[in-house]
Amino acid sequence: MIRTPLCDLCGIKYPVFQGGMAHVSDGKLAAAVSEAGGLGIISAVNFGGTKLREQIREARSLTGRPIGVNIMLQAPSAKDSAAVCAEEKVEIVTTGAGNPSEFMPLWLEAGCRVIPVVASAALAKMMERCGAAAVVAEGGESGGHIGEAATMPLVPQVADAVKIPVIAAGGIADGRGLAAALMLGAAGVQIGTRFIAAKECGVPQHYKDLILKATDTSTVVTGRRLGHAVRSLKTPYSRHYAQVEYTSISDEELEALGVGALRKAAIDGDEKGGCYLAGQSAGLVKREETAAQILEDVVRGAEELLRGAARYLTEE
Ligand code: TUI
Repeated sequence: MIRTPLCDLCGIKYPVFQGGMAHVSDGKLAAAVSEAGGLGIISAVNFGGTKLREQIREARSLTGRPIGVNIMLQAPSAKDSAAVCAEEKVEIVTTGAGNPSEFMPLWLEAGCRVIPVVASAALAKMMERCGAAAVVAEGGESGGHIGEAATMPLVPQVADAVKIPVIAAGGIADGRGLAAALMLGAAGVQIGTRFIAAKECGVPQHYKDLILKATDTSTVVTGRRLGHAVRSLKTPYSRHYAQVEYTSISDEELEALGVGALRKAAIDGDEKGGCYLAGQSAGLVKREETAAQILEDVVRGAEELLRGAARYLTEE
């Protein structure tokens, strides 16, 4: 059995978070992951205040275990979502794509544990000073909005910079990833992409099929020109974006290309117009499984590797 300080901090059996993925992570998926022993996280991006409250309550009707909510700080609904998390006393609040300092007092007063996603050691340190319970160090192998550093160098540098637990994210999908993350100094992992293919995940089948068909070279990063790098699967949409990104196209036209593209993928299953966010670990995802099967596979896989790790050591 793998147990780390993250398990006690969050009241979970396994040190595995399910990433709060925009338009993907709803109350049903989060509840399934939490019920199976990980931490299920609802993405607030998709929901305004009222709908987010409904999703939290739906998750709570399905599991008595702790759940999390992720606030995408650049979303227009961030302030409303922040208030709902405090009112509903969500056990764990994670944040992404920014600095959540302004909301920290509100969440801490409500008794929420705050676990910001960071892409640098500097922000991790600042978050620790503001009262964060832990940080997710997310490398650029992740799907969606990403920073510059890769997981392998980022995680140990964040672990050196703070005393609070560090959760590794980006490129992790199986027991090998969890075992490696623990060796890098992490107390757990956050997995996104593999949970898109979870049976309890309600995205259109086309999204799951794209993940299941993916290989190690199936993702591409677009959006750097406008300052918001996003990793997604190579599809007609992302190929077109990549083709025009560094041409004479105006910033406004480029910005317009992105509008609604995440929704088109994760809600409508639009094969041509959708932007299908996924990390580089998509190539590791081989089948649609329940959240419980995914967690068991990740945790048992890591246990086996860690038990056998002494074979790399010899007496002098
Ligand atoms: O937030 C994410 N991933 C996301 S958010 C998202 S929704 C979206 N909607 C429209 C366009 C684009 C995306 C899809 N995927 N991950 C967490 C994350 N946070 N990754 C990187 C960061 C980050 C980067 C810089 C956090 C803080 C930061 O610096 C903040 C500062 O002000 O210093």
